[in-house]
Amino acid sequence: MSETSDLLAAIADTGRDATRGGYSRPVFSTAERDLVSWYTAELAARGLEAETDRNGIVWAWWNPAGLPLEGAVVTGSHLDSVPGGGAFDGPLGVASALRSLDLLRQRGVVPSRPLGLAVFPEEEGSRFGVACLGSRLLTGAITAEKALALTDPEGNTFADVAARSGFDPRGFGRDEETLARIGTFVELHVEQGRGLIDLDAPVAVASSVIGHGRWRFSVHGQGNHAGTTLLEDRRDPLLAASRLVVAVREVAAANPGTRATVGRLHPVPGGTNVIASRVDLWLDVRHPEDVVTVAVVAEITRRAQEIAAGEGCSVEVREESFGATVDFDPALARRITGVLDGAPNLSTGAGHDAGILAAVVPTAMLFTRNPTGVSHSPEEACTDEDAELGSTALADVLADLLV
Ligand code: HGY
Ligand code: MN
Ligand code: MN
Repeated sequence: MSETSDLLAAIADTGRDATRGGYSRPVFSTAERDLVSWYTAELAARGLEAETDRNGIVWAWWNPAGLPLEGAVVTGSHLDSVPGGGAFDGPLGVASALRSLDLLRQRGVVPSRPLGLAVFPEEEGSRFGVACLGSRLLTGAITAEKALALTDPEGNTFADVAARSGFDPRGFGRDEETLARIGTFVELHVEQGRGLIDLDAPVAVASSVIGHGRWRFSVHGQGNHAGTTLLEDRRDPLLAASRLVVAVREVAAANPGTRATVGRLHPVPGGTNVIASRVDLWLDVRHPEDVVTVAVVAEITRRAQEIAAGEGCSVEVREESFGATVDFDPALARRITGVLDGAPNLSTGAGHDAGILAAVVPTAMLFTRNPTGVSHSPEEACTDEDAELGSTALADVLADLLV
């Protein structure tokens, strides 16, 4: 065990998903709130007081000189997960933030600026459909009006769920006062790919986050009886949706570098002996060049309309979120690469709160090696040794930025 992995061991049973495997810790769920309680207790054990802002972001400040809270160096990540996710996506960045504070104190670092620790809610967007919802609200990348109207799979609005969790729905939205506190943001995250395996290195500095978006396709047909409806009399939306999923892969393969995924498909009403009346499916498309993402989605939409018509169905398409490719602050990345003795630089296909904050403050990311290269799955991994090397690298970077 290492100090960083010791921290993670304390939450290893929180939000385990016996059905899917891995962890399911949706925002404002009992599991996710238990993680926030764990985080709050770890902060208190370090003499720091957690405060939750009006967007649901949990802050704490290490500010021994009692300096004004402005232009601070901030680090942190998220605690919510995808359904059946791994143990490290999010929590490794939070544990590394706590551990790096311990290391800074052990080294006797006297910060000339405050250090902030932050945990952002709904980074995965797995409950309300928009990724990085907390950081988007903080920066104004999404309006409060749009966020409050978002619904979870059970039809609960973000406004209602947030209110039941103690938040004033009128409080959500861009927060200038909090943004003024952030001078630099550095997020550590488990790598969600094979880059560091292939480079045989424990830590990398991020160069960019490729652009990505989510679109909801609703295919409408005729619900009917599975036994009394002859094939020639059917308008089966699940047949059309299935052909669409295959078309998604075909269009992506025709545009090199594209990552297009349908990971969620929901027939309505969903009975074994029922021809569906509607099928909702969600498309995730990513590409380093935003114009390609746009073109791929346009072609998939055209194919969807063609396929639906061929089955006597119709299709509605709605963009749920989109974020352009983000290049992190080059000067900051160079500075951090220097502090870490020439650590490799990697782009990532995964979205992060750092990718949102990069629009408003100088932002950087560190990646810690994942020996399986797998993420958004129980097979996501990080060795105790690498976890500690990541925290140590984060402490080195923060020490350089704080003094
Ligand atoms: O979807 C993503 O890339 C991130 O894990 N939210
Ligand atoms: Mn993440
Ligand atoms: Mn994730």
